[in-house]
Amino acid sequence: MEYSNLLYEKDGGIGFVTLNRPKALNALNAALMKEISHLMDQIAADPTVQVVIITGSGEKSFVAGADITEMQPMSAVEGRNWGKFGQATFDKIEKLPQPVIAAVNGFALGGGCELAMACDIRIASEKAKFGQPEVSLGITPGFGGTQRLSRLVGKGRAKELLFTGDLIDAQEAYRIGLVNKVTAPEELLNAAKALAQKIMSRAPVAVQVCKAAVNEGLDVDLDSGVAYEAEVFGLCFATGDQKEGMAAFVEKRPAKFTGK
Ligand code: CO8
Repeated sequence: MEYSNLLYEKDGGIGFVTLNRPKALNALNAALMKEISHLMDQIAADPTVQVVIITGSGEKSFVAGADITEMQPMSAVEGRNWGKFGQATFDKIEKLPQPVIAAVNGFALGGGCELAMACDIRIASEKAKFGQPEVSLGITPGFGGTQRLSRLVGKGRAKELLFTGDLIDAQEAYRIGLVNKVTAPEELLNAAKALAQKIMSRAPVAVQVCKAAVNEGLDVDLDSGVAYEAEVFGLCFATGDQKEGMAAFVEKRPAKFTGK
């Protein structure tokens, strides 16, 4: 598939995705969402990609939300279908085997904040602004925002942001646990790449299994979650990387992981 609304390049083991509709502050229209959905399938099947970084083009915006001009004429049924498609697309991001880092360079509003929350880790530029302003448009978040925001920052803070539609800056997003780290704007991509490199230096299967275990565990009770963890922990002992990682420790040398 030819991508017209996003840029994708592979740099070492990093799959680098730039959402690219700068004239609309990278708002998510149907064409861009279809491209994201297609690209996530491609990345999921690509063993040469170890970590994914998602950012927005331009200096102003990560993603300023779903495209309001496209949603304006929608019927209730079309709105529901659009919401379901968005949810399924962001699920693909959350469930990618590889870790995904959102490098939030500017506005992350509505669907943009929801996209960032579907990523595993969020790094924000000092200029970033976050919010779920949907109630100002007469709608609710529809791409998972009511669910992921409360899981990330807690029920009370999520409800305040959802009921008021207020925007918060990067420092406040950091304070409430919505983002992992805040950097100077010019350092954002370097910080995301440095984190990606560090993750890539660890045992790839173990990293992917950690991601799956956290995701699976948050949807079930603690007993089921730790039972899942015991299974995947055991499976790690069938990998060459477990042999290598522990041998390297005993032999006091750096490990050379192969992802096998
Ligand atoms: N959709 C479409 N176009 C947009 C969007 C958007 N979300 N955001 C910005 N744009 C466009 C503007 O219309 C403008 O276009 P033009 O130059 O042709 O007039 C261009 O981008 C630049 O924007 P501004 O001139 O407004 O730039 P400012 O710096 O003055 O303001 C803001 C920046 C504050 C980000 C402002 O653009 C804004 O408030 N944008 C809308 C933010 C918003 O409300 N986002 C939430 C949208 S709803 C949503 O995401 C729901 C997701 C789930 C849907 C599920 C449905 C079932």
